[in-house]
Parts: sequence; C-alpha cells; structure tokens
Amino acid sequence: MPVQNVQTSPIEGQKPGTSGLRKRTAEFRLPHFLENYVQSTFDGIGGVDGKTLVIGGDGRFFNDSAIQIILRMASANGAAKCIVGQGGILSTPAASHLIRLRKADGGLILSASHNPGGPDADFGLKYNGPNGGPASESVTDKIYACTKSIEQYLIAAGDDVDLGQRGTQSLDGMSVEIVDPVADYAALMQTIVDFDKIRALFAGGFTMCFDAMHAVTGPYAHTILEDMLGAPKGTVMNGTPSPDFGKGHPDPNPIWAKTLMDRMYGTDAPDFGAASDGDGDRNMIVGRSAYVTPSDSLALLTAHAHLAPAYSGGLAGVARSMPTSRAVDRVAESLGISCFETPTGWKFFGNLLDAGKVTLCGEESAGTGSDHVREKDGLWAVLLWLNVLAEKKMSVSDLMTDLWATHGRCYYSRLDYEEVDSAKAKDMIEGLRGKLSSLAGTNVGALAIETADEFAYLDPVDGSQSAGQGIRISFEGGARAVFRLSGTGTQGATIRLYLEQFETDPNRLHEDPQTVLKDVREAALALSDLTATTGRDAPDVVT
Ligand code: VG1
Ligand code: CO
Repeated sequence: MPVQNVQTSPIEGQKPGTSGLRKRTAEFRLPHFLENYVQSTFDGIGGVDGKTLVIGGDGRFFNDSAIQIILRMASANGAAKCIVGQGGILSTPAASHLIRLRKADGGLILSASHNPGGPDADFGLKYNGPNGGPASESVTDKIYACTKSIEQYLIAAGDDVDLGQRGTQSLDGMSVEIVDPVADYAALMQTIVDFDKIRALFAGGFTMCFDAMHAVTGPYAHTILEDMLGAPKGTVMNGTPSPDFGKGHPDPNPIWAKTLMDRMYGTDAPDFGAASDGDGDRNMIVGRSAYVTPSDSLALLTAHAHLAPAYSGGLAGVARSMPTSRAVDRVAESLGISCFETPTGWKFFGNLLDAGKVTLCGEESAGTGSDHVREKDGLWAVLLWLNVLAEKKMSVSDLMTDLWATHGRCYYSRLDYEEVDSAKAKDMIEGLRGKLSSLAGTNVGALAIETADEFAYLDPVDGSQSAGQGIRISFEGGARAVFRLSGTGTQGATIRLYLEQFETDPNRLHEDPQTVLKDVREAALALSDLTATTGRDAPDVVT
C-alpha cells in the first residue's frame, strides 16, 4: 500500500497545555488538524521509526476514527508496532501501565479527560513517554515547535484496522496488536491492594456505589469491583462508556456527580461512594454524608497506605501540586518523610517517581496516584481506600475525624470562573503579579498577608525550571489563596482560585468550609480585583 506524503502548513494554536492538546472536537476534525499534531508529535520525539507505541482513549466521540488515522500515520512513519486497547479503549492509567509493562517507546492517549465529549464538545490527544508518564515540558516544547514549522505528514493509504478483534493484524507492514484493555490493569491492582481483605469486606455486607459517569472506567470497575471483588451487581452505575458520556460532564466532583452525592447524603446511603472521570485518572471519594476533598484524601491515604501490601514498607516520600492543600504536608512530617511541591499537572511528578523520591502523589483536582504507573489513577485510589476501610473497620467520616484530630484540618475550596475573556483574565493575573512584592506585611480585610509570590519550580532531579506556575498568597493564621489560569480549557480562559484555611482548634473541626473560608475568599477577591477586571461576580463551579 502506498504511503502518502501530504503537503500541509502550520495550524495556529497547537500548543499542548496541562495535559496534552485539548480542543473542540470540531476543531480536531478540521482538515489536517489531527494529522499535523500527530506528525509534530512523532517529529518532536525524534521519529517513531522501529518503535512500539501504545494507543487508546476514553471512548469519546471521534476516538475510533482518530485512532485509525494515528495508526496509518504510525505505519507510514515506520513504527514497528502499535498496541491498541480493544474497541480503542484504554483508561489513562491503564495506558500508562501498558507502556511500562510492554516496554513500549511511548503512547498516544486520546482524551479530553473530564471535559464533555461529542461532536459539539471536546477532544484531546497527548503523548506519554517510555516511563508511561505525560511528556515533560521539554518534549512538549519540541512538539509545539514542530507544529509551527510542519510542511508535510506521512500517512499510509489502506483499510481500517478492526479495533474490535483481539490479536495481531498488519497495517502496511506495521504490526497492530489489539489487547484486552482491562486484564493487565486488573492484574496490576492485585499486586497492590489486598483483594482477599476487600472481598471479605463486601462479603460482610459492606455497600458501595461507584459512578463511572458513562466514561472509560465502566469496564474496569465492573470487572474489578463486581466480578473480582464480589461487590453486588449494580454497585457500578453508568458503567457503559458512551461517546458523549450520556450527555453528561464526566468530572467527579460534588457538582457534576450530583446523583451520587444525593445518594450518599440520602437515607439508605451505601457505606462508600466513588466516581471517576472521562479517562479514568481522577477519583472522588464520599462516605455516608461525608464528602472527602481530594486534598484530604491524599492526606488520609498517605497516613494509611502502609495497610496495603504494596506500601507495607512505608512511603519513600509524597508530592502534591502547589494548589493542593497542605494537609498532606502535616501527615508527611509526622511520618518523617519528604513532601514535594510541584506545579499543576501530572508530568511534574514523573521525575520524582522515577528517581524513587516519592511513592504517592496527588492534586486537589481529584487526582491521586502512586509509583505503580506514571499517571494519576482513579480506580487505584478507590481500591486503596477500600483496603484502608477493610483494615480499619471504620466509617469514612470517622477516619476523617481522626485525621483532623491528629493533624488539624485544612478547610479547602476551589472556585472556577470559566470562559472568561482571555485578555481580561491575563490582565487580572498581571495586576496581581505587579503588586506581589509589596504585599507582605500588609492587611487586606480581616487578614494580614505573610508572604506573596509566584510559584516557580526547580525540578530536584533534572534541574529543569518552570516559572509562572501560579500566584500564592499566605496569610497569618494559616489561610492561603492561590490564583492560576487553567491549561486544559478549550474556550476562553478559566481562572482558578484555590482557598485554604488551616484549623487545629478541636472545637472547630466540623464547620461548614465556605463559612470558614469567607475571610480568605474576600481577601483574595479584594486583592485581585477579580470582579472589576473580569466582570464576573460569581464562580461557575465551586468544589
Ligand atoms: C486540570 C487540573 C490539574 C490536572 C489537569 C489534568 O488542569 O487542575 O490538576 O492535572 O486538569 O487532569 P488545569 O490546567 O485546567 O487546572 V485530567 O484528569 O483533565 O487529565
Ligand atoms: Co482525567
């Protein structure tokens, strides 16, 4: 079959963000858009000649046709082999695992994660390297540079591969192996948590509800929770991946997973609730009438991870993204292990994990993970929680009460202002940046500012630097506000305002977070002049 050498020219806006390239699906389907980005990715990583790639996605609209194009381009660019999840399906953590397990040279993951899917919604593509993790900034910079100078791409003419058929096929000389997307991942989970203990927990009448949000974790959760661990059928809801996620928004937080939240706060609530996102790397944890913030979940798992077989020897260290609450810092301190603070995005954990400096990592955006893969892992977090619950024989809410009594509580909330005019959002950040150096020692509203700076990261492993990673303002009395612009949106700018208030008074550990955070919220809004600059007087999403 002939290889076509297609002439093209650079397309604006192909700069990878926090997690790959995310755009409106319609933009991805424009002539040459996907092809330009795939060729730039191949060129940016030094070509794929003779290489093995793992390919799969979260099943959203355009997943399968995009995979066919990627396969034909991989073949034309000389790749030796592609390993593809059956039906084009691979959760992000399962793809990361497969890259590592099969010692592949890298992988392409098709997903816009928690963004809705469909012809009028979002699509995304990212490259992960041989360690199974998202490409580092130096690699994404190279990819971006290629998108700006591309003149041609290579694509094999030929028939579609049958993605539904397990086994090996050939595409113009390149081998294509279609694999069960769940099996290897499920086997890995058995080496991490104690399946017998969790099975006994369910056998004893423990009840759970897992909301797969019509997204990729459905098949994984059905197999692992119901078939392998014996949770009753029906434990998994919305468990069949659909191209538009049942017209839902597969973002596991109290707003978008409202059905689950209502169930967990209603009468007859199960003991444990959890949800995952579009591509299966996020997790939400909720007990009976007890929502657990992702930052607290990371702290709790850090405190109890040793109860699971894989972590019985203790943790090497932990890491959290900068806007994530400092709850885990206190647990790490009490365990005598290091706690690293990284910029937002999983790619920054990769070096720390590879170097063995940390075992667990997490982000406030419902991402938790460990050194078992190089992505955050939604179902893994749920299984680790189940392992802890099986060992401790306590409710979620009692576990949290214990954690707060021991380490204090970090009240936490994130306010998202979506689809803000990009220029105005930039103005607001610029305005804040301009006055940072004069803030320390001044008062705003009820609070006194201790420090104010813009977070820059120096990677302790390879010495690389990343500047401009968010503005942080700390106040006397344990409050903190962080501002940053999202790098995953597809329309305008999203301003994220992260609020935190530390509390150790034993009589104030069970307050309403929004009430506790009122002072720091008002101070942050006053300092940033957010309402005046952007014209927005309320956030779109509060988690
Ligand atoms: C968001 C989250 C970040 C997460 C990223 C990718 O990025 O804040 O913590 O790593 O999404 O997660 P941003 O730049 O929009 O704040 V996923 O599950 O969308 O791959
Ligand atoms: Co995700």
